[in-house]
Amino acid sequence: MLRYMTAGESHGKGLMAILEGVPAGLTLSARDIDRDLKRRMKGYGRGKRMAIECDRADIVAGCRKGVTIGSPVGIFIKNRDFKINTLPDVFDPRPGHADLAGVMKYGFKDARDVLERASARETASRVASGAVAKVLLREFGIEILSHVVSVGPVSADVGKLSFQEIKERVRNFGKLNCAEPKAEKAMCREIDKASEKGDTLGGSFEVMVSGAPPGLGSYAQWDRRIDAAFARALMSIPAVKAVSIGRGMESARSMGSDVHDVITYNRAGKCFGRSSNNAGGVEGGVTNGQTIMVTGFMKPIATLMSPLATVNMKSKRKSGASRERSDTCAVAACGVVAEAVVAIEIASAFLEKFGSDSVEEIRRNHKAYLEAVKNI
Ligand code: EPS
Repeated sequence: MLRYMTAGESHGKGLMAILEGVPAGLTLSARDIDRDLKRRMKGYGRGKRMAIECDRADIVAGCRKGVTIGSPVGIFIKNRDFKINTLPDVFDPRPGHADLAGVMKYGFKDARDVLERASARETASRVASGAVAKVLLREFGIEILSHVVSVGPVSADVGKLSFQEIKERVRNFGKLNCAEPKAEKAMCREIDKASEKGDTLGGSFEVMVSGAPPGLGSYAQWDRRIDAAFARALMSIPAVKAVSIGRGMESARSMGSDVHDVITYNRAGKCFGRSSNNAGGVEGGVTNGQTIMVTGFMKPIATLMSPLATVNMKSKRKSGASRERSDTCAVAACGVVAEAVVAIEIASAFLEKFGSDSVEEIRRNHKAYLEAVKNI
């Protein structure tokens, strides 16, 4: 079981993450985390905050001489733009953000008290947490990537590409971490058009996981189904409004004979296989050893430079929504955050199955299990 919590406000002193359940014996350095923190800040259409911050992880607990010791791992990410106590109050709640709902929930008079925590800035601490999970998973040959599938009305045609093919194509992230250069150019044009109009765009991204063994998660209880865990994890990312696994919503329009993945067997390798992977690596809430494919659908950023109408909380008169500094499009960044939250769910299920005290003990259990699966 791997649990994590985050803390920190967008313009506070910094962001924190605490991971409980990281096994002892894992070599962990800030570099492993900084790589993903940097990727989260990239992507065509990201806002001016990305030019201010230089997100770096300070591992403040859970390690000794660069190796985890089984105690909670604590990470701190300093905010350069630390000015929470001098920023103006906000009385014109933005449609699409947590502003008004948050003011109602907590009885605030000023929506700044909401947006400071509701801001997507919090996702930096999610990415830091997920980066630790990725280091653990890489020890067992499990790799995770994301790529942008659509921005606004423009979609990339990458459906049949394998994990390795996608990995090769997005190796340098590019402008939008999209695996199809022609589509990426069209997406950037859409982002330019939205920006010129003071509008924003959303889109969709796919997280792919290679090397996960069969048997993670369980059909035995609702809250152990790993596809449900992926769905909750992605839905918890700001602006994500839908999640699908494998062929997802298209499955609902298709016949069973077209959707379910025929089972094959490779005698030489003594391993089961599939003729397709419409299930996206999960059947019955359990990983089946195929590539895991989870798609997230992100609504357009809520802050518009040509603001929508709102109601001023003091005068109750119609006004324009407050204009907080923001992004035009953050789909690529959202994909990086989704990699992190999927990594945490997989690592948690992995530790539940193979033990969670030390990497060496997990290695023994994982090796024995793979042998046993070969002999079913
Ligand atoms: C973001 C940090 C925020 C926003 C943006 C993304 O920083 P600031 O408010 O200082 O500009 O730029 O937040 C949102 C898009 C949002 O809806 O909250 C980040 O670090 O990802």
